[in-house]
Amino acid sequence: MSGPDSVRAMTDCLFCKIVSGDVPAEIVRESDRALAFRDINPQAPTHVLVIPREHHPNVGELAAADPGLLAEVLREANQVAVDEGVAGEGFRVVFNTGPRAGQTVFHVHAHVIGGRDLNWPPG
Ligand code: IU
Repeated sequence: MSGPDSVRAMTDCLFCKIVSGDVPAEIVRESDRALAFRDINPQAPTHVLVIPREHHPNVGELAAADPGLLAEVLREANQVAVDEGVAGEGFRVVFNTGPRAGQTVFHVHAHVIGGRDLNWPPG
């Protein structure tokens, strides 16, 4: 996202403020273009959010705008699972997309969830 929308996003968006350091977060991984930090309301022993530093509202818009950046988010998500020791036993990567799926923060984020048995289908 560029131009006036990106300026609005950076001033209004909580995750943009985590990227800029204005809002604190427990960061577990950083790359040039992505950031991983612990969810403040964890739903499992491992619950980490991976975001692109650049503001994109959801995974569909990120995929359309910059597929390479989406690939980086997924690589980082996998590395988080490795670092947390849950890659072998199994984990889940979830992009809630849109209000009906429970998306509450409109800066795309991958939930990396693991460390317990995960039910299917999800609620
Ligand atoms: P959702 O997919 O948009 O519902 O996920 C947003 C997540 O962001 C949710 O799990 C919150 O607990 C989490 N979160 C956070 O980690 N730090 C915050 O300051 C806020 C939300 I607000």
